[in-house]
Amino acid sequence: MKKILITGALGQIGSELTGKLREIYGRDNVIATDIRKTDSEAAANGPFEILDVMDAKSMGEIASKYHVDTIMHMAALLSATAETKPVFAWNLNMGGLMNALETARELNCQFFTPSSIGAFGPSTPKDNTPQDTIQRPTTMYGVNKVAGELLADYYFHRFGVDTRGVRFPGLISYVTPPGGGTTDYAVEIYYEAIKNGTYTSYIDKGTYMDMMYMPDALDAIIDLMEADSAKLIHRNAFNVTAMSFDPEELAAEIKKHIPGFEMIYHVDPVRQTIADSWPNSIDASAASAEWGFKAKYDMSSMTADMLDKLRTKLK
Ligand code: AKB
Repeated sequence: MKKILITGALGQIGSELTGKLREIYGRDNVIATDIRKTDSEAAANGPFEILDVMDAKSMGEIASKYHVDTIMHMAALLSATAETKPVFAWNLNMGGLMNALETARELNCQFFTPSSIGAFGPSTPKDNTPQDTIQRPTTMYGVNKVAGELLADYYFHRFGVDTRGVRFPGLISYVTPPGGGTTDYAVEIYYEAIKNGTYTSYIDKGTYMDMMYMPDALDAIIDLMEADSAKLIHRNAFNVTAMSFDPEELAAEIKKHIPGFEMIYHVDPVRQTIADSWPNSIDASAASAEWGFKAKYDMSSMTADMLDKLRTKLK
């Protein structure tokens, strides 16, 4: 990775990934792109271009202009939004991915795009979900993610594009809030705990999902991209996780820092149905064996850091 193009660079992952990659590979070697410009750091502190990922021609022109050798395709609609706009989700998630893969093929780039725990469905084994298992998701997002994993495999086998990817769990961060995901409650809860001392959860107690703190997610992307290609067997869809909890356990952890914190439940049937179709916990042993994946944060160290950083941010 010497010159990297990121799509969706102002989104939840992209905004922090851009900063971290600029620290490592140099400010001018990371080209941030997104459909709109904001005054965020990722847009201000280095090269930035407006790019709609559905526009294949512009994507190719920007990638050629900067002579990129790596594409990190992060632009996508998340699970809950995709369920409300399934046709648009298909067009954006699959069309954007296809354009990014084609650009990578034409310019001989290394390629990363994230899959998700959403690539699993109700018939997948729910606990310690294996790396290789049944994938029959019942959401548009899940259908997109499985198709995306297969498409990235196809570009590797058919055209030799060095495609790589992970199945991310819910990602928790104090920098850029997620939007339209099912796991977003596990971010919102921290903001509301600090601001109001209470949170109304749209996910029911007893619903376990995998989660990861953003610093571990960024390390996972970079470590996988830097890994020896010859050692990668599951190159486009590594299960990765750091922890699994339900809303009650997260609330109890927050109470250790904010004793008066109160959790209320008002379940959203759409997002609850999506969560119920996903695993309780996934097995990340293939990622550990093939490229040394290991998360540093658990629920307790993440919660301490989140609350500390958010208290400063929200002052
Ligand atoms: C979502 O909830 O849609 C995402 C994901 C787990 O892929 N955070």
